[in-house]
Amino acid sequence: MTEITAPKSPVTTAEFADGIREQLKYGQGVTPEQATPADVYVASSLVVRHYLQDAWFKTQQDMVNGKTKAVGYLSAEFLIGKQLRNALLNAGMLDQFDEAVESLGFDPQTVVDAEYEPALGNGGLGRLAACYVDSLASLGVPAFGYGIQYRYGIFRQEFDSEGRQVEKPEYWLANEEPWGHVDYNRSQKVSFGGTVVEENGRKVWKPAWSVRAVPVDYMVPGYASGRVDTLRLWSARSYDEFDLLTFNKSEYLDAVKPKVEAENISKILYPEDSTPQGKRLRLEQQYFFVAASIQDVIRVFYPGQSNPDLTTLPDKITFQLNDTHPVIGIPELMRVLIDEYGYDWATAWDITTKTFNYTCHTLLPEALEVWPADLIGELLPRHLEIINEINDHFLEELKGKTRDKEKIERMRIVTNEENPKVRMAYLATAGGSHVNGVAELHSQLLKDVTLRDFSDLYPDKFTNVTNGVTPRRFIRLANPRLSNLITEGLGTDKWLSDLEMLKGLEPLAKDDEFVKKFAAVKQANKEDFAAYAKREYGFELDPNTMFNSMIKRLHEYKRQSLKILALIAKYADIKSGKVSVDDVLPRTVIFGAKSAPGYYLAKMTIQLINNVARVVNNDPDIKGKLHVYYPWNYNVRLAQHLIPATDLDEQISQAGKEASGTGNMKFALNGALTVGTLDGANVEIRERVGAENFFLFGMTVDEVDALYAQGYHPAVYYERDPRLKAAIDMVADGTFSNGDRNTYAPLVADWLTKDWFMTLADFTAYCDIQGEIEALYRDPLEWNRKALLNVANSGYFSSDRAIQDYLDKIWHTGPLA
Ligand code: F58
Repeated sequence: MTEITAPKSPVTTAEFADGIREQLKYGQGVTPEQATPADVYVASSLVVRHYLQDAWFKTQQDMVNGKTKAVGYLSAEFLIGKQLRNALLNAGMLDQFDEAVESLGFDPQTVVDAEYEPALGNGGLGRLAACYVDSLASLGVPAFGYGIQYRYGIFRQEFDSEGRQVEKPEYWLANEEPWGHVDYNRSQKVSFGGTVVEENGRKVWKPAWSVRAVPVDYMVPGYASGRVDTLRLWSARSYDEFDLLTFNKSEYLDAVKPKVEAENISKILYPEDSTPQGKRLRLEQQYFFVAASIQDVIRVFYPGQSNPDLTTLPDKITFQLNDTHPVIGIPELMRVLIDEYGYDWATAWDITTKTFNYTCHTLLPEALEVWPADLIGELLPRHLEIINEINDHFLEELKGKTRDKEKIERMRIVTNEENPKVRMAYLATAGGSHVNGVAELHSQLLKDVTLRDFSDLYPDKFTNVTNGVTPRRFIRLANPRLSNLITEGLGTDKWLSDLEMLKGLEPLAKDDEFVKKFAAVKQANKEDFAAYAKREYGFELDPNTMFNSMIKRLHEYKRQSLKILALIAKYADIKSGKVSVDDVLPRTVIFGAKSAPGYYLAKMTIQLINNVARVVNNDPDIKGKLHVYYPWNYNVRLAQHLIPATDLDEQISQAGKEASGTGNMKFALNGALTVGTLDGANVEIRERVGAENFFLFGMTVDEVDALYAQGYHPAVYYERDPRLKAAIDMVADGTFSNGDRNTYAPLVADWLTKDWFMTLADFTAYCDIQGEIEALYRDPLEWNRKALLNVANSGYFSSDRAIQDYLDKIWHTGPLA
């Protein structure tokens, strides 16, 4: 007997249908006959919200009235993805929705597809924040996600006729958006600029301008927890629509300038991976959402109190800083406590350091934010004073801890130079209780390298929380067939809130019949994906080939170039007759990746992949054995379709560069095998699923370091491996640029002379392991057995476990009573 523990629907199908009719009539102003799928989507979403409303109120009330400390997850990005199905699942209304919509004459999938994806994040960091609020609510922990409601999400990616990336604005709010509740009555004022004066011995900030931060609230329904947390995204509005005096002089554009400037703050998500651009606006965004959130927390937890006892703040809430983007919150809380509530420095510092914690998501030095002090001074003069004072106190404290003067100098929060800079990661480390990395290896490298001096002097601050992903969206919703099979195998669906239960599938890997069922699920998913790719992109994928995916941001360190070079090498081998095409394992390679708009080499790599696809897919000599597809505009929706259909997943970053990766977890949980380096969370995935069920290759962190130290010369590898030489020569000789040798010359030159992430050095190992991969794939039963063992042993990578780790190690709180 299968035990079903999924949440019970608060509503019958008939009630759901009535609710939709009602919303259509009074909300949309249409009859069911006139309604479009988009109307039904909006109406259905409002019905779901309606039924979640009481649980939402109750969660908020219990949070404010109870004794359980809440979590404030401060993040510049929440890449939440489409909301409707997720809310239906978590609230237990999936079936009622399907039936109700059908009874009204609509196809549920078409209705769901009418939702526009909120793409409010760049990649892993933003998606992680979305998984974490899902898990917080599912565990019943009172929590706020605090961020920005960007009007434009990450750009929509298109490819031009040459295969180059073109960025288009992503105006996701163009149509009615039923999930966000705009709460004008709880807006906050956020100020900028101006000067600091002394009045009666106290510092007073006289800002030059202010914007109105309007909260837009999203429900975060927990799965089967009966709790609904809040994602509060701030939208910047102007206090004045226009300046009437200027308008009356017929200077219409000037009249709206202040409004445009104010609203620019939440206009667009930054798509940059590291290039310093639009720094000022970026800092404005950061301060904007953090300042509004801190005021909001005081409003929520000390309602109506003009003189609240803020020494209790650390008992009410713990703030998690998702990377350095919200770190300006540390001086902001100090300012609020000292300037607005009259606390002395020591008390304010005690409250602040107890309230904040910091998660670092990178190892790339260029991704650790550093702000020119000038810029901070211009936008936030009082904060700059406070930061300098924090720096002074901190240096004093260090003198009591070490005599190593150089070390103290290295640890300065504000650098000592002509144009001083503020190191936000250092400010976060000094100003919070805990610092964590996002995988074991990453946390170790943070301690040993990036923040070494800090970990020497404050060892107890440092900890690890390995990332996780939500099984609700990434297994249950993305892969219903596998979900059903898991439930059948385990005899219960409880695994959806206790993912380590997947371990119970392990014995079934010995059962050939079960493994065949598992294989059939994968095959059906591949067929689905082929149909989806045909519909959405016009691609013709053959589901009887191996589906081999690489989806993530396009970045040199992630090494999409390694993948494409290996593929070109295979193509070259076939063309030259070294390998008979009849012996080639049929493979479909699928890339999904956006590049930062200003990232020259990454964009050139995109162009190369598209042109390799064009040449290889159309070459009759290949007899359809190799196919390359690059669906444009990779997003959460595409991930949900592609991951369950993937046989082989690529996690091939240079060791020591990928902080964790979370795609790797989603793939393992959906029964793909991974080819990967010993980097980020790959290390832990491999440990758990077993070395024999993971295709490991390439240099380790130590080997990488040793090679750098010794002097790295990529051309040596080019000369050494004829496959690599053939591949690079083919790129250089114009095979993928209609004979033009200039098109990829900068890329080729970079490979041969710089190759910063050692693609060439790992090339041979990467090609060699393909033999092993292909041999196994020719034995479907064995391949699927290993894939099933990946599923069975990946339960650890649930975001529920990650959140439990944060609760135990960092936040020291738990579910509402
Ligand atoms: C990612 N960082 C890490 N940053 O690269 C990845 O290893 C990790 O798994 C993930 O965080 C979650 O911990 C990441 O996604 C960004 O997207 C930045 C956001 C701000 C602009 C620059 C990119």
